[in-house]
Amino acid sequence: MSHPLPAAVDGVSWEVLAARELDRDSWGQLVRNEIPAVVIRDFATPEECSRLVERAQVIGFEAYEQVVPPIDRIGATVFEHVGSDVSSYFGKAEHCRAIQAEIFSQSFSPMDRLMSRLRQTVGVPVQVAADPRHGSYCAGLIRRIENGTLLHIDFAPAEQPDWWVAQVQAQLAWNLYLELDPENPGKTYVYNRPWTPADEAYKIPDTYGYQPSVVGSAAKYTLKPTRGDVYIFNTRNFHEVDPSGGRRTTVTSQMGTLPDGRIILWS
Ligand SMILES: O=C(O)CCC(=O)C(=O)O
Ligand SMILES: [Fe+2]
Repeated sequence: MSHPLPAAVDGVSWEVLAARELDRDSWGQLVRNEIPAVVIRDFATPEECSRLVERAQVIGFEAYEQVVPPIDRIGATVFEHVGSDVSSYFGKAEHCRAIQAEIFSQSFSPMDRLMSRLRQTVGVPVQVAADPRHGSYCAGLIRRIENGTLLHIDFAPAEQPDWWVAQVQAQLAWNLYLELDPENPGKTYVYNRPWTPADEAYKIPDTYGYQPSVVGSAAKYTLKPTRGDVYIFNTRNFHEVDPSGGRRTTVTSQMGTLPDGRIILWS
């Protein structure tokens, strides 16, 4: 089963290289790639952020498989199961949900808070993605990106075409920044350059990254993360993260819009 590739929204220029506060209007603009990002300020208090990090540390992080520079996480990702059996991901998803429930019950649940915020604001059903055959996806990672990333995309129709989530029309990611180095928080750059199949020519072999020249002269939005705030951006656009000066911990997941308007989340 493979889904038709949604048409890229290109030719739209970002008039302002800044994030808009989340509301129904800005959500629509983000999905249509008319703005670079949406922000939810003061999503979590400093105490909530610290408590979640503390509980996560007790459980312990593990490194992403085969990723250079290294990224640590708690949770399961479709990204690490591409090319392997889909069912091996779903085998891990249950364990991942249990660990997450433990951490969130001892701190707070950014997943529940985000999902209810989206329901209220956008006015559509918001659900954790579930495959009719394999069951629920795991949604919500606790992640440390401290050495930066390669220039990349996160887009299931391109990367996981045989998975249930590949039917999304737009794909976005949210990140709640829990812990940052105040001097050097590790900026994220998002280019107004949605992936198209021809871009595979720029893929760097045996990595998840693309050659920097793929973005050409596309407009570049600089996301300077701020603690306690959620940023959401369209991950079909090429993007990359700078190395940070110290700890850089987030809670994050993928989000997608389905043709019927629903929003689904997964990791
Ligand atoms: O940590 C970040 O700021 C963004 C990481 C990223 O590549 C993503 O969420 O897709
Ligand atoms: Fe990404």
